Amino acid sequence: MFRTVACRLLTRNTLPRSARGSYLSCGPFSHPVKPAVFPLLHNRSGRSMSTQTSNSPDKRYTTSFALFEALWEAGITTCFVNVGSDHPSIIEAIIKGKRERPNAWPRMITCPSEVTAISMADGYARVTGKPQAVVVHVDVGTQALGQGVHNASVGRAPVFIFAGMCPYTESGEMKGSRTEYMHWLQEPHDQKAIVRQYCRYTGEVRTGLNVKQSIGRALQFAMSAPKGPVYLTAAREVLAEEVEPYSLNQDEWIPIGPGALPQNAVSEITAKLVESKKPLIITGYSGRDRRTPELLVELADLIPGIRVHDTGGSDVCFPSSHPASEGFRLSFDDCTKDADTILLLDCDVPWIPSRNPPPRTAKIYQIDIDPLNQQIPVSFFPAHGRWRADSFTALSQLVDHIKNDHALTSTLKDEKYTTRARLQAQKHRSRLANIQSQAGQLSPTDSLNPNNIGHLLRETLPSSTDFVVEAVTASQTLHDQIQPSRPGSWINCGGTGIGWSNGAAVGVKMALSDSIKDEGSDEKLVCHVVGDGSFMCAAPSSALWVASKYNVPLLTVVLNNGGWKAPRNSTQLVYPDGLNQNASDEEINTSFSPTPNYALLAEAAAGANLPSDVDNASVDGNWMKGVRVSTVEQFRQALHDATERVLRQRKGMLIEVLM
Ligand SMILES: Cc1ncc(C[n+]2csc(CCOP(=O)(O)OP(=O)(O)O)c2C)c(N)n1
Ligand SMILES: [Mg+2]
Repeated sequence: MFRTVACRLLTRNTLPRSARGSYLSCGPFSHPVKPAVFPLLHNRSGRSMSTQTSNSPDKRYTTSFALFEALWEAGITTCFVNVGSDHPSIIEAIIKGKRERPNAWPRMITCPSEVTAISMADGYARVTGKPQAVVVHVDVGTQALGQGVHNASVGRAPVFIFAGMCPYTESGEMKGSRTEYMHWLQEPHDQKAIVRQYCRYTGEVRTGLNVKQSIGRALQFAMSAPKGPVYLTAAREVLAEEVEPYSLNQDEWIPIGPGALPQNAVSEITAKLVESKKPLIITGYSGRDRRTPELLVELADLIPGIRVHDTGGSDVCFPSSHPASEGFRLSFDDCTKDADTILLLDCDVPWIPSRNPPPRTAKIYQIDIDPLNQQIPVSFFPAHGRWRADSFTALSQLVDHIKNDHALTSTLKDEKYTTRARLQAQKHRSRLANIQSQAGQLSPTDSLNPNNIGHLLRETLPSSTDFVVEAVTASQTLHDQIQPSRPGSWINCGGTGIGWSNGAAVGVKMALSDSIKDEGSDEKLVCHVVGDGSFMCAAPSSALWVASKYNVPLLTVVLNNGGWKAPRNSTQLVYPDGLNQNASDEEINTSFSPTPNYALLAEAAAGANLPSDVDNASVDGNWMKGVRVSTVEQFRQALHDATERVLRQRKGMLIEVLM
């Protein structure tokens, strides 16, 4: 029986679910699972032990092994791991899987810092829409996930997190019982509570007999809208438990399907958008589904002169090049002030009530996968109609309805729409001209600022470049200058824990490389643009080392503006006449002077030759190259070099920009 099931698993599981068509289950919903039967053992005091173990280590089918097998069966191809003393059977399972199923086992990525692990999984999910796994060590590893849990939750990135728990037996009663000093020190009262309020689901695996069901359930939550992190734990004894091999039919463990608008909502929203004088669509993260920008363009083209504004800047929701585009601002743009009908589409913060509220008479509709902003206790944005619906599905309905409604299509032929569209196109052209002028003359010796940096990034790097941006006070200017239009070509966190991009950019590149292998498309340059404060905040050396170890070539641009600028801006908004006005950066504790050397940090992190090795290797023999630039000409040259190095030679490069 054991061998039959194991053989079936081997043949069945040679591909993850994502890479296979659906496979046919030859059993019921889940196979009945039995604990494996083993002889009773005795400890030295003569007491009988319930510990059960196979004699041969390679025959052990433990909860841990079933856990990874379940992840693979569910289509998870990568585990970002940071292991510890809770993981002996996890480690045994990793070895067994690597040896026995090298092509049917999740790839294990060693992450020196947990924030790198979760940010990589977050970045990977931002490209694929699917979760990857993060494996961390008890309470301390869970805490070290840090802002990464907030980012995945607020940014709605599906991530599966597994953490071991301290053994619950002290004296060798079971396999996995306590064996080391720290086992008495790493047991918080409620380990799950550390991350519970950020997770869509938290749970504990209590037996190997249903570990796969537990994973299936957690993944359903991670993948159901609003997507996000899920967290599972299991104690060492449970992880070491041996059971008979079993499998689940993964096709029966799927997330909730997309929700659609009711027909009366479709009619009302389209009628209002068409009849109003100044309609505005405000979006935040609808471009997370890479199919929606095209549909939003179709909707904008159907209603000439409508405007589309992005307040999230986390994805390309609408092409910057389209005349209807009002660009991206973090919710304080004036375009809200004169709108008479507003459609909010997957948007957390449409405007700042104290700065740019819409007219009181504006009619407001909201379509969102999370219209209640469930994670946000204080959020009072008004709406006259609110629907929980998938934006791609809802947009398809709106577009189809307008196209097929004779009254609407004939109304839209009126001259006034053409005139409005012409005026909007003029406004768009002059906005772009103004942006162009902000970049300045770009003389070779000019110093660098967010405008000319953005301009040079757009002008010098290949148009197929994907940007992973965490540039804080420079983000909006960079967006203006880069003008992302291709879906997926601009990815920002969506959450607010700085340092996300260090790991996320590596995850993004890894996911793109994997999809190239699957689809045979061309290699793309990933350009990671990050503020110096954000870079320093989340284990930069860990992320850069992972990139070099696993050969994930990236261009990182660190914006060295001397530290944190954002906190000063926040202070000025509250105290425009405050002490901050004439305080130095040193006085407000935001200065990073003396400046770290980010270029050297990158080379060191990626294993640059130690001083004793210098005689044997040229600097460029290193996988990572770091350079520091301070003028337009230097930056332009560095970007050319980076394209050659990162894209063609597949090595890493970090450009530190002194601003
Ligand atoms: C984990 C975390 N710590 C602190 C903050 C508060 N914070 C927001 S932006 C910022 C400064 C970011 O510095 P940098 O990346 O250099 O961008 P700059 O302000 O210079 O544009 C800080 C400290 C945060 N959002 N997240
Ligand atoms: Mg800074």
